[in-house]
Amino acid sequence: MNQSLLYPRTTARRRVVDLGGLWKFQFDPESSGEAEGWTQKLPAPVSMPVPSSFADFLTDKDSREYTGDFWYETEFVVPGEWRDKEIGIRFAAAAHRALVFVNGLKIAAHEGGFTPFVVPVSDVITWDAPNTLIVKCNNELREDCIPVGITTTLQNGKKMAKPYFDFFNYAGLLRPVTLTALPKEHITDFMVQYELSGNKAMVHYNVETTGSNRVTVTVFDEEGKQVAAKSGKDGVITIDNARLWNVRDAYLYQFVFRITDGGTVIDEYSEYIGIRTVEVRGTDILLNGKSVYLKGFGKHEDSDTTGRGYNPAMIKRDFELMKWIGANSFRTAHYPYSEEIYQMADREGFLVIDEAAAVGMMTSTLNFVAAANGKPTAFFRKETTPQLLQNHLTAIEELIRRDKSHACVIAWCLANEPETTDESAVPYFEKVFAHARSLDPQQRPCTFTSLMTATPDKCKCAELADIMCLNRYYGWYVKGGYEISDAEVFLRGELEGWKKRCPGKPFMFSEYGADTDAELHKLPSVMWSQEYQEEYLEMYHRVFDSFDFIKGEQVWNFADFQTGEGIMRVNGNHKGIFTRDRQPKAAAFYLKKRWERLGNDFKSK
Ligand code: CKX
Repeated sequence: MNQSLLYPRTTARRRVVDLGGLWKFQFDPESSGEAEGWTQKLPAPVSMPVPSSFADFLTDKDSREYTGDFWYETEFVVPGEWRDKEIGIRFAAAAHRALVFVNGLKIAAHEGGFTPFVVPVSDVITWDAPNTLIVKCNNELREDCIPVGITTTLQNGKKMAKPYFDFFNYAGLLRPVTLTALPKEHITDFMVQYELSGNKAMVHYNVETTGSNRVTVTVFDEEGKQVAAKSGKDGVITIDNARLWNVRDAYLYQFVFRITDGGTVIDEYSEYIGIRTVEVRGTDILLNGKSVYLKGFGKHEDSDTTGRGYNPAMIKRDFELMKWIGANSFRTAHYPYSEEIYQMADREGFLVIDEAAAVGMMTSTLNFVAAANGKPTAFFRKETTPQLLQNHLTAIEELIRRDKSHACVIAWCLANEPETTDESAVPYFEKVFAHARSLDPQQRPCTFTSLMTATPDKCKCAELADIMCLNRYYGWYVKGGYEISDAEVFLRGELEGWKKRCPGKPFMFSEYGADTDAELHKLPSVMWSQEYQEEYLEMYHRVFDSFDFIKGEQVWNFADFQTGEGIMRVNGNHKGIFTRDRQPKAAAFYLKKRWERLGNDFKSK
């Protein structure tokens, strides 16, 4: 389904209607809905907010843990005056897969719960009258889809998701659903890449449209003054005295793309774009040619009640907390986030490592403990691997197609903690990295995060990464508590090993952290106390500061978040620096002191 993933915007020639609100909703545990005609009307629905996950609203465990098919229904009206336009319905995310029916006709299917898709409906709607939109979703986990897991059936016949990952399997219409009306001839995509020379910025651009009429691009600065204009579907726009986008010092130009026929504007689309370059040179990560040091977090899209659902209020609170603490970056663990988060990161000048939903690529149970102890499970030798690779490549395509023009995105993280200790991972990830590199016009660095057992003597894929991202837990999962002095020795020893294995490559810590009870204080410290979380962080920072090729530190996690049940999870993962309701633990004040002291150019020569 190769359609435009442009963010839905109302412009002079485009219309967007938000279909969010209370929809009808029904579980379909027997998967009999299609046979029973639910495609026309749900027989016994309840009301359900869209966008949102469904799991945390309900009061019974079968509903919270529900795994299988579930259905949504709503109505929409398309005004007759839009007959000259192309009508579509855009799902910003439907997890983990969806079948879409309009007026009883099956019109689209999509696999993957974290990237948008648009369903053309012009040929199936009734103008000026209610149309029925019905979506059949499914949240089962499989070893040939991402995020990876399995679905088991309990003795009582109920299905249960068994994630190979450490976050709750929230699902549903997680992000906005919008009705779009575009001109028949319209802009479907654009790309930009930059060349800097002195105070000039050359913006190489390309615009894709559905027709052959003339295309113009006009650029305005933040004061609304036109600074450049160009015609043609591709070309180079030169901006004199360009104000570059920088870390925590954002500047966004408005690019207005138009299709014109003589003096008539046929279509118009605009985007706010920051001009900057990103590259890796030696052990440096360069933004506009200057070395940057990443300070921040691995995050989740997670909040109480709405689960993984789009939550603009929480997005705003998270950015305010990240600014307060002195962070300048985050990773979209472990899946592409809502588009509005990247828009805010563009505006606030945050560096984003944009991650595909390729998590759980190691056979594991019980919050993945099995994988963390390094028992090889030859994950990439399974008969499901070819289909998994196909779904993985498609997900990367959609991720880069959606996010490629965001200034904030400085790297693509193509997988989280895959089992790279098995030779079979090499051909798999060679294809994954090659595919990603073929898709990004800005050729950003590509990476994956390395599981704690994938040490320099065991990992087979490190050379594929432009930046090596380490998820390490010495002092927590191994050598925790009073053994933290050993943990420091092991951490230093591993970094000495990486220095030999991958000389001249930048490394960063994409995860390091300790579960911490926000109520627990202990003197001296014990694990789970706030004092221990701080001790743990101080040890890591002592080590980071003694290796010049460590160019970033992203604590796991920004906030406590929900996971599946397990003896290692007390109502979720508590490695947050903030609680799930976004209040600081003691370590937040320690981090704030460190990060306000460390410049964004820390360790630049
Ligand atoms: N890494 C030993 C992936 C995250 C988990 C984190 C944890 C693991 C650590 C792997 O999604 O939450 O256990 O806290």
